[in-house]
Amino acid sequence: MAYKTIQVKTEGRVGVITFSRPEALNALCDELTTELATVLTAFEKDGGIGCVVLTGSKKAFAAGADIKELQARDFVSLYMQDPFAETWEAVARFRKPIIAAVSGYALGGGCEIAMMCDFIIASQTAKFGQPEINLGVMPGAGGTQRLPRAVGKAKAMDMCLTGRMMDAEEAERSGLVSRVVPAEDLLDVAMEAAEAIAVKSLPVAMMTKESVNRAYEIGLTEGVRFERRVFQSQFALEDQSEGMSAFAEKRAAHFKHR
Ligand code: CO8
Repeated sequence: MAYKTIQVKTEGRVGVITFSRPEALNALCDELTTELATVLTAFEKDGGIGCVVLTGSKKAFAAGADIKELQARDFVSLYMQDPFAETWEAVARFRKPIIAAVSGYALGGGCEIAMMCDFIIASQTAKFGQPEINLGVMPGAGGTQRLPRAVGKAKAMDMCLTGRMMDAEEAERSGLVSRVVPAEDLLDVAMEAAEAIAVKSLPVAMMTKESVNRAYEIGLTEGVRFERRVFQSQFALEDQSEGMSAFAEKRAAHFKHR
């Protein structure tokens, strides 16, 4: 299927989605978020996909929601036809592992979409920010919630209230990104990470993601209890016996469910 605002390809078991609106620094217009949600739905159903990489251009992962489109909205239209719930949240709802590979600007909704991914690999040129306050609004796609969980209250308040940008080095130091790499290596490193994930047992990778995400939702005792139950349930999988047998036999594991 041909898309207008994103490029989609698969490499082995990795799905790669590239934002492609160079004329607007990949601003996230309705058409883009709809196309993104459509592809994620297809990737989730596709047994051949074990991990997804979401990326943009060298200059911009995404410079935020499309301000020219947002400008025309009013409260009732946003409330009645909640575009955020319909499309943007598809990234957060996606059940398979998804990595954001960020180069250049990840601002506003761009930063928020990156934070919905499981982890962010950034190029040295990456710049993160929640500049919505400069537009007379506040973050509306999870920024006030996911940023403090990632970097703590002090930096999240600083970013959301001043609207300043954080460079890649500060983002790594603050825990927003998992690794920083030279710009020219960004996609290779993200693909390598995605390929490493995609050869694991897919149900186990999905359960691992679900369990880590629980840490953001519930307390420690309940979280550990949830983890333990899921861990125990994995002993019903052939992939558990294959993984442990392969270790004992000093060979690579070949997981059935991937
Ligand atoms: N929306 C629409 N167009 C944009 C956006 C955007 N967010 N960002 C850049 N563009 C366009 C510019 O208008 C320009 O177009 P044109 O050439 O037609 O004038 C083109 O992209 C290139 O941009 P610049 O000339 O500004 O490039 P610079 O290199 O000078 O500056 C910046 C780069 C600093 C990134 C600058 O473009 C900028 O500040 N952009 C806006 C960043 C911003 O404020 N983002 C937050 C947007 S609001 C948001 O994300 C809310 C999320 C919640 C949504 C919930 C939805 C339901």
